Amino acid sequence: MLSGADMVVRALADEGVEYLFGYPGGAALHIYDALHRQDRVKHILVRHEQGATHMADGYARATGKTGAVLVTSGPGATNTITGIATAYMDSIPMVVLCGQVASHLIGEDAFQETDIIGVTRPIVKHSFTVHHPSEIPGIIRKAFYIASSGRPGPVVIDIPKDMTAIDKTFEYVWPSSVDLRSYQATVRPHGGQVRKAFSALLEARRPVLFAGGGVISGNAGEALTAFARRFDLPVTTSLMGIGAFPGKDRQSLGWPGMHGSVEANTAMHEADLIFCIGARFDDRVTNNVRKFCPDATIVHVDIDPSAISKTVVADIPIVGSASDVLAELSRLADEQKGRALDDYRQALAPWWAHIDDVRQQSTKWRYTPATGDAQPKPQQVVEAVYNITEGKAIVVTDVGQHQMFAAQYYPCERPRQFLTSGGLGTMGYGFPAGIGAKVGCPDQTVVVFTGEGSFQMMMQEFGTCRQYDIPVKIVALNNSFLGMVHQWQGMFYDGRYSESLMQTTPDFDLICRAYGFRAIKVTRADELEAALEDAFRDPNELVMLDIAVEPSEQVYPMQIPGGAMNEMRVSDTEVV
Ligand SMILES: Cc1ncc(C[n+]2csc(CCOP(=O)(O)OP(=O)(O)O)c2C)c(N)n1
Repeated sequence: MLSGADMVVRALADEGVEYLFGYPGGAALHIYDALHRQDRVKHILVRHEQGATHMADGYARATGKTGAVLVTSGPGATNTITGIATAYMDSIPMVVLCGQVASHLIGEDAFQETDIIGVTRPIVKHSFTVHHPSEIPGIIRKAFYIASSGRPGPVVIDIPKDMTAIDKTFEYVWPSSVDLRSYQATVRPHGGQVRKAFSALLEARRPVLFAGGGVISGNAGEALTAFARRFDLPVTTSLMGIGAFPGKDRQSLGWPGMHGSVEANTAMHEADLIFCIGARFDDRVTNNVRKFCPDATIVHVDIDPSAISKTVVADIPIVGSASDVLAELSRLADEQKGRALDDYRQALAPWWAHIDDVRQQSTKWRYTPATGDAQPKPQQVVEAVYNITEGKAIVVTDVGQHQMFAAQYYPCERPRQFLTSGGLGTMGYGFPAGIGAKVGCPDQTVVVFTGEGSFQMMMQEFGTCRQYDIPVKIVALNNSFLGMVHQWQGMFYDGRYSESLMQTTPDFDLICRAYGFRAIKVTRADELEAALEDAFRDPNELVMLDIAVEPSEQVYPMQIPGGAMNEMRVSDTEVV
């Protein structure tokens, strides 16, 4: 017999939850008391509830497990909104347990009461309210199942305080299976549709394989890579799909879209087949949907039927998981005689010759590294971090120009290596998500690329790093303004830089020292290498690199708004 509070904690442990990221308060105190009585679930006390959700998110993205959060009612719960929305937009599995005022007070505007179920409804995959303590194990089991199955996403559980009262106990029953009448997590892909897609692929002479976050969440990176290699397909990955295919491979064209590579955008625009697996044709990818890939047959594989034909109409829709569909495709490929595959690869030779030509052409728009006492270029910093970490770090970003530079200049080789807020574009995401990733993967180097604007949104989480000894490496590309906003104002508002200059930025060195950490300042290109060596020498030390980067550097390529995929500004003066 257990109290509701003990059931919450026991059920989390039975679910295999290792870490809860959270912050206590009145309505959650019974649960916090129960946490104190056990040692199976470890709790990380954050400094802001938004940080807890981003940590759980980073933990989930880096490990593939579901992130778990515990907060109190009212302001505790509302502080999680941005993190829940971030996870929702990027399909990240997360369960957020929120305390609530006692049942008899609900609807009375009681102290710290918020209808968190109502507030979060548009940004969760599902939500639950606990109506009786004995429901708790079943609800927790279902919540984790829903969060992590099918298209993953966040689930909220609202727990009125009387449900966790410690003086009333009930039988604890951990359900052996999950029974959800109206929820079907996976659908077997339709064999006929997969064959149709396969034939379209065999007929294509200018194909592009386009992989998204669904390949990563579905653990299908290896299958995708093997398939792409067999057919010698050019591969693009969405921002969320970075790492689904090795970024430095000859077949990788990088990522398409607003700041995507010239070769990815050009190849997709000119393709006769876009074979999309687990991406949702976000508007940051397609640019103007009416001009999107005019000659291409669109194959769209997605686990979520509602994602198919939402923006780009699919010629061959396939509902199914990336791994199931890839397994079926490779079975069909096995049936081809070796000769047929050789012929196919041969037939793609002119397409590859063209792509390689575009790739070669685009090198002329590469940045030139700064030298001597000039401020380092942001791209150069990212490349230097790539070199010192031998391309192996888990890379986490905030949002802005630095995010795009990190995605462009730190090619990732494996799934779950590149963590970024793609869908919501949440400034403040990077540092706490990096902390969560480090908690989940303590043996890996975690590098957070941030801007001085983004970092100030969540820098209080230094406290969490201090308390639990979480040594992430922070690389701030400090340009003293809200760079991405500044870039848009320069391009589209005739240089009227309304409120995008950060006229005061704190001395990060002093802030770091206040928390017992070290910051290293870099202002000259010739200091960069030694500073990086110093920062990365001890893997167990949190170090912040505050790098004053060349502020005039813009993110290119940049698609022309309203244009086709291949209409891009490639430098301050050139448009292709
Ligand atoms: C929470 C939030 N507020 C506002 C924005 C809009 N926004 C996008 S990028 C950006 C500037 C980011 O500045 P900084 O973190 O310094 O990075 P930089 O672009 O300079 O690399 C802003 C304000 C956002 N994405 N998220």
